[in-house]
Amino acid sequence: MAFRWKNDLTERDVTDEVAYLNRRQLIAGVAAGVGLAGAGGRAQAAELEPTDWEDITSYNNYYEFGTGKDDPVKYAHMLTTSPWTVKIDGLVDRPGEYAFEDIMKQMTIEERIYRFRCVEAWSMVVPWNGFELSDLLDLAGVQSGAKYVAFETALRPDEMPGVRFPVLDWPYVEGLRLDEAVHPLTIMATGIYGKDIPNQNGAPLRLVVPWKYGFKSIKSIVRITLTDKEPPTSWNKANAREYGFYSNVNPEVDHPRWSQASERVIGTGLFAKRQDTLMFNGYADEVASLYTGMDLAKFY
Ligand SMILES: Nc1nc2c(c(=O)[nH]1)N[C@H]1C(S)=C(S)[C@@H](COP(=O)(O)O)O[C@H]1N2
Ligand SMILES: [Mo]
Repeated sequence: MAFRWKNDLTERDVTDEVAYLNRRQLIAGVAAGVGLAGAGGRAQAAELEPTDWEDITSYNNYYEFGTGKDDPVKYAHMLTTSPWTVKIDGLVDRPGEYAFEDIMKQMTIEERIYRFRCVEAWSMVVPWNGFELSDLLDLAGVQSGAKYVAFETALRPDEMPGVRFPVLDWPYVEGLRLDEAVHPLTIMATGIYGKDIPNQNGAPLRLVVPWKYGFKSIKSIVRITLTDKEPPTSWNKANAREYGFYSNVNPEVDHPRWSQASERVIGTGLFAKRQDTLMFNGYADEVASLYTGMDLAKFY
């Protein structure tokens, strides 16, 4: 639990009211050794603008509800999120259907203020609440032969108007290498700004991998499978040349149709501010070692 990362995002980056609401969780996070801001972190935090609740929850990608940025906020209320179960299967000691409430009883919820970078070259700063994916995997008991983790979103044609259109091969699926999945920065988010995570953001639980493009952060997860083979992923299946399995944020590896060197900051108005994209979205110190010796232009 002594994990620390270069935390340049703090409660200072969140509006006063919400910082107040979250203070207890923030304190719990410090007590658990999560390592919230030191003095250096505070200095850097001044450069970062927090993203408002309104922007985080109304400018979304959730294609099961339509491809428009405002389709999820309009239609995701149709999704029934309770009761909810997550099937955990494959190379685990205790496969089965895990009820969301039972998972929550066993997890420690903390706040993680992370940069969020979509492959479409826009970004936000999101104060997530959630737990480390590794803690959930421990519940199921990962077997030694497991090398990858596959994830699947709910597929409910009656509740998801967007799945009538073959934009993607439904259900939405994603995957991580096991070492990426158990990295302490990788969380399952269940809240934002101390409130339950809104449906449009992936209720009741969604993955967040802050050093990868947003599409890796799969929403409304119903199944997690431990496997020994690299699992298929939705955007790679749709266009392998444009979207790889790794999808690490990298300002030096452009998308075939646009530059990734900079990004538009959501919530900064009509003439949105642009900023330089950071290697591994600013988390290089924590995660670069996962990719030692790999050609990041080849394994994009
Ligand atoms: N099931 C599912 N998960 C998804 C998506 C989606 O369309 N369906 N979109 C992805 C993309 S492209 C991004 S950028 C993020 C957006 O998360 P947000 O709406 O919470 O900002 O969710 C990701 N997870
Ligand atoms: Mo995205």
